[in-house]
Amino acid sequence: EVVKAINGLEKVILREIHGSSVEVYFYGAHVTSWKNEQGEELLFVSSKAIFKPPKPIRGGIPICFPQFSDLGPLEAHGFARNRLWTFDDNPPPLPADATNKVFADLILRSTKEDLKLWPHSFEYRLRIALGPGADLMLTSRIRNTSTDGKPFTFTFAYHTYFSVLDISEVRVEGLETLDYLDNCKKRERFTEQGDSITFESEVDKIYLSTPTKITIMDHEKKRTFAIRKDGLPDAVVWNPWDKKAKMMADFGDDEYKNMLCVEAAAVEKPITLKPGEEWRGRQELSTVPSSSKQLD
Ligand code: TA6
Repeated sequence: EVVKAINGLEKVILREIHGSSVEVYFYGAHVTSWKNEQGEELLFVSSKAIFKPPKPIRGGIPICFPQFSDLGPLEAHGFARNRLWTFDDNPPPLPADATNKVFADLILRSTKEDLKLWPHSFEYRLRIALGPGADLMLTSRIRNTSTDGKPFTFTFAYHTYFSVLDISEVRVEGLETLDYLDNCKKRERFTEQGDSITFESEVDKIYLSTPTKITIMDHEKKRTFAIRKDGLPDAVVWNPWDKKAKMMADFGDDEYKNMLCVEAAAVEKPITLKPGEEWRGRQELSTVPSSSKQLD
């Protein structure tokens, strides 16, 4: 279902038969809502978010491509998140287990304007699939379509903003003992201690070569998120905390308490594609609700 949303921007709404749903803006192929089968919102979107190009939407799942952060000559986090995507009229074949999922396939192709900024032609296909249990799978397929014979290199992240009730009661598991680059300390490299990660101040870290599964425990909501990833070795963890929050015009002063970004990413080792080559990177999100016995 395609509906008109804010400022004339259009979004696609996917509804799964058990009651979960996902909303995706063509602007940025940006997921702005992910609701479970009880209708509860699982993603954070700022009440101050600006739904107006060229400003990216604050919250949900921005796509960082072809550059993560300011690690290159482009604007921070690249340009995919502030381009207008379209429906993909030639999507990849559906997998065998597709019958129990709802899908949307979007595509972004480099335009002449983009080629001035980043001189590499590409096709970026994003599949958004929602299955039973509100499992949300995002699959990116990026192809080098240049005819100049040249490879290109990019970094990438699904910059997911999870909704949490109280950041000081949140724990992240799966990143213990790993090396990370600390963005708050000029990207110096450190090693995480053995305990699960908790939050009491600004965090902006790029964990390197992480396991394929990371969990976020929101104790106040009695909810656990699981992130599973493929093709994305790194994981970024970000919370701006109070001072940085105040510096962002499109983010409420206290909203840092209600969000946490955990981002499946490829940052440390950029991905290189030769002409005709395709890269695939997948992030799967699921949640265990408070009623489940698995939380005990
Ligand atoms: O992923 C963490 C990060 O790169 C932070 O350094 C940070 O400021 C943030 O993303 C948000 O970036 P944005 O460009 O969306 O304001």
